[in-house]
Amino acid sequence: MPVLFPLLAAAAAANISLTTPAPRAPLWTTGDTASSSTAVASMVGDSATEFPEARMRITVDSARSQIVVSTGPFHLPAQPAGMQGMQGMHMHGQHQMEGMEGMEHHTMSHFMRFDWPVDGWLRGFRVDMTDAHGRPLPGKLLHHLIGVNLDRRQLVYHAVERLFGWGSETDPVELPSGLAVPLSDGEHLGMYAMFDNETGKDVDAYLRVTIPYASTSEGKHPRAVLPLYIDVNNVIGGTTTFDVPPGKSTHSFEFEVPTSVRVLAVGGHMHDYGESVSLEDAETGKVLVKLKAKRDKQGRVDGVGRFVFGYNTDALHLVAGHHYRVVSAYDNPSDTTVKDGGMAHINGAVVPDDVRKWPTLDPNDPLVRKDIASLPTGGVQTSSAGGEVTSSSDTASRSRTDP
Ligand SMILES: [Cu+2]
Repeated sequence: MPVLFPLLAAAAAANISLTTPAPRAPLWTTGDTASSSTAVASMVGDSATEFPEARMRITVDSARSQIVVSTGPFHLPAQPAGMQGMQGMHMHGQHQMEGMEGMEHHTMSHFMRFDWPVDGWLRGFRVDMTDAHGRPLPGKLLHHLIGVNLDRRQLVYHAVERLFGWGSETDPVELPSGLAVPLSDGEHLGMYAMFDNETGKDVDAYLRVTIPYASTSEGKHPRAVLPLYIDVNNVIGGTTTFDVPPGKSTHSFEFEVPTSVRVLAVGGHMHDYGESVSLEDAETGKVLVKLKAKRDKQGRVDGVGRFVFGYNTDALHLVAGHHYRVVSAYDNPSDTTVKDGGMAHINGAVVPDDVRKWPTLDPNDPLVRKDIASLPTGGVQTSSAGGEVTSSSDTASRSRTDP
């Protein structure tokens, strides 16, 4: 199932693979340190977890300018026969498992909190999954992994930022040089994963997320790029799916941006029977970009197009206060309605005209609270918050534990 998340579109133009060391057996630390909290980070409470043994380790490799977040083990029982391939109703970063569990055999991780450990900005990410011996596991086991920034609001929605996303078909992402996502040391991040074990065997999986960063310790800053997410039906804290009736149908959502931005690149996501998802100027009716679904004769969707506007003056200017619209078109050739079968959103990367005017995250905003409450298993496994941070490089060796 194709999944496209923030920043992937921008990276499409910069098809650079990251290099990481060969997989090795993880050494788990039992970090039991409560991290310092902002108002929002502290809203995510303690909760039971499906993976009580899972530990998190964060390594800062300053020689390679990368952070490695290692977690596991995640014990993934084999899906019962007959349930395999039932991926029609999968979940994404923006919506909730409410009422869906039991209908499918995805396994959700808990929400894994960690603090950004360096003076540096995020330049990309890649995800690897291994077994206990460090041997690579099939990418399909990981349906998706979503990175969240609990300290920043999304541009369009009163919801916390989805910083990065990884689907089973995602290639390593690296932003074009000179661009990076602003983060500061200690910023409250987290991630959660959904697994899909169709291997027929129980699997113990370990995740390793490698995040290259651009150091800002010398005061030099790349250009700030931030994620864009616009959905035709985003009910914050709820679902983004909708029913797909026979024949043609459309959904749309009108919005404005609270501060002007330039859109560098966009990608789309749709489900089966999707035709296109577009961004329009709601005041003039002009279609700004139309992303077509790649569909077969039966209407099955295998990905949605991407579009790169450009990285400079050719980037698409979205002006604060102006009205825009995201529109989806579906065409269902069957004679039955697909309940909750539809989804349509656009992800992208934007450069704000003035990053200081990015909307602030209001922890008392009811929508923000709903969004936080909808993170998997309703909260955060605090035992891994902060985790243990080790720093390593070829030239220096130091180690520290977050307060
Ligand atoms: Cu979807």
